[in-house]
Amino acid sequence: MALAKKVIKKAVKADPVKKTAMKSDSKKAEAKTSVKKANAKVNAPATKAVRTKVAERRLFNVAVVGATGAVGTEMLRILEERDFPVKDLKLLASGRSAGTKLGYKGKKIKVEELKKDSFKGIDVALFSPGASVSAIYAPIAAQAGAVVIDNTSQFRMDKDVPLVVPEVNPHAIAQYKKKGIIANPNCSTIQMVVALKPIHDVAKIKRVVVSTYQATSGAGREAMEELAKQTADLLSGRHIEPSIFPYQIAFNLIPQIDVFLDNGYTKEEMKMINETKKIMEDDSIKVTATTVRVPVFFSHSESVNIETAKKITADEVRKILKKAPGVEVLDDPSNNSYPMPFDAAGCDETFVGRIREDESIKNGINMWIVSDNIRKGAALNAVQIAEILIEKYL
Ligand code: NAP
Ligand code: 2RA
Repeated sequence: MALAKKVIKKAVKADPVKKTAMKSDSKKAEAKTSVKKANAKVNAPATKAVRTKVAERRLFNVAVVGATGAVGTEMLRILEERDFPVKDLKLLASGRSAGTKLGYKGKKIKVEELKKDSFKGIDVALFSPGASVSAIYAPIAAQAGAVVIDNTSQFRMDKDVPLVVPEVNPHAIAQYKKKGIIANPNCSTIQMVVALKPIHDVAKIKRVVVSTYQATSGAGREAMEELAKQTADLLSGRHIEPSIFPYQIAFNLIPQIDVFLDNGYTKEEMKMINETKKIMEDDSIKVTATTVRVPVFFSHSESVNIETAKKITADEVRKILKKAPGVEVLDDPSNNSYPMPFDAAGCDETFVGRIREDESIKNGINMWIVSDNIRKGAALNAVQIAEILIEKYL
């Protein structure tokens, strides 16, 4: 019991370093090599160019809005890890955490309360404070001259706001000028399109059927804490009272993420459906989704079935995905090798495994896609967009 508590505590507090520490030693070494390898892929080509030119180019004033949250804190780590050319870094959150200090490159930076005048002199504002806050403050930041990269759902389907996954539609960033805002897609959509786009380019995807297994971190810091607390309480025979999730999440699954809509789908499911078409720039792709919350701390997993116009074999899919930016194929059934959320936590890449032909239809492929929702699903994707933005457009 004490051990279980310790593990849970560790997981909740996990940063990428601690997340890696949760893995066994051999896994740790494997993960490190894999991260290195995949980072090279994830970063190419735009980021490499950005890095080499940093010395010659100007630095940027960056604001992180929602800096104390699950996504915001990861954003700080990624800016630091990727050596984003930051001049001044402004950390913003609600009045609740104003005065809190967060670490960046060995310095402690004080979190300030988000206000209308917070964006004077800011070049790039990375937002993750929730949709209702972004709705008010993203236009204010853009009006003040910052380019906003928003992680919330607020602007994703706005026709004047590009919705960008750098491996899929980096060219869409050019559209940022219309509103000064670029939207970061939903985490479960990002990892799916990173794997689907290279297949679509070769075989044209007609239909996607996806079922997700989404980590609690997808619902924010307090949601992770709820899983940890419920697990510890239940193992200790104590009564639990769900608060963030509608039902007990420990030792359970909840087939509801976000609210239900009139068509019987949840909002999360409709995000996957609509955002996939917008990012892939193809309204003809039919998508249906079932999204499920699972008692996992980090990384979303997805069972994805696709039907293609052109026949494509499982081997061809593996070959395509092995070359795809941001993707790592982990698919060796003879060695029981496939992606799992525990291993993907703290990594940058989208892992794909269990690739096989769907024997129930003519042109079908099944696969299993796993990625760290806080990194590629949010913070990393946002910083990758910022890297392209400063290199090509600012
Ligand atoms: P979180 O852990 O709950 O963090 C929320 C952040 O927003 C905190 O920094 C909080 O500051 C700040 N905030 C809340 N109300 C505010 C206000 N009125 N003014 C200024 N700041 C405010 O949530 P999260 O997981 O980071 O997610 C944040 C957003 O990103 C959500 O819209 C979410 O849908 C989206 N997103 C999340 C993920 C994911 O995997 N988690 C992936 C993609 C997109 P305080 O500390 O002051 O409360
Ligand atoms: C979730 N996709 O997992 C959402 C986060 N934005 O709840």
